[in-house]
Amino acid sequence: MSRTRRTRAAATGLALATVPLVLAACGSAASPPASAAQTSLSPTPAPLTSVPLTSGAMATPSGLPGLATAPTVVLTRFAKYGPDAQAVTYDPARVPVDADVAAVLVQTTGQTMTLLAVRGLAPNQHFGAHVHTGACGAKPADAGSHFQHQPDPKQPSVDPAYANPRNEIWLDFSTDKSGSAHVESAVAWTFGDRPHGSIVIHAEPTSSEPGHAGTAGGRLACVDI
Ligand SMILES: [Cu+2]
Repeated sequence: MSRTRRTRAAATGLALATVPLVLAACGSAASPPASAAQTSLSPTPAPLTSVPLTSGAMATPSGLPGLATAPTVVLTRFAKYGPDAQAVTYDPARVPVDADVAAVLVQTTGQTMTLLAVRGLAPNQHFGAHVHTGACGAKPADAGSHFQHQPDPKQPSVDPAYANPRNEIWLDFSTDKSGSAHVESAVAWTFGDRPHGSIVIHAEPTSSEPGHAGTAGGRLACVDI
């Protein structure tokens, strides 16, 4: 049985509301991730019930004003790298195997909202996190560099004029005493046709200092988006 689930939902509000609900629904460590995800993604009576929620398939964004593309919803658990792992941990001490992660990407006309929620990570710690260009791989470096709206001509980019949370998607978070956190980013652009493969979780908060901007220590984990 697959450990991962990826769904594109055609309901912006529902997608955004799903993240905390899903992690709340995963409260029992005994509940399998797939059933938890299915439960949480079931259409519920709400103002959005007229919008169909598709499961395991791409929903057409047409007819949904303002949506540039179908939202991406990822609900899964971290695992050691394998070809089927959608969320990979490279440091199980801080991002344990089987810790929960949810990510939601919503692109409207001219704006991208990204939500990241985690549970079961090391408690009371600070983490950096960003959208990277590549997909997760066996090695932490496989995810490539940060997605930049205006690409810095100098790579790797450590210039705060380019490496900042308006030109990149930064999702730094701090876990609470139970190892949970959620964070969101809103930027005034969309990805277009350019690759945006993953969210990488780093060992430290992201620097904004010239010469170090965008750096956040080692790569602890990666989530395919
Ligand atoms: Cu990063």
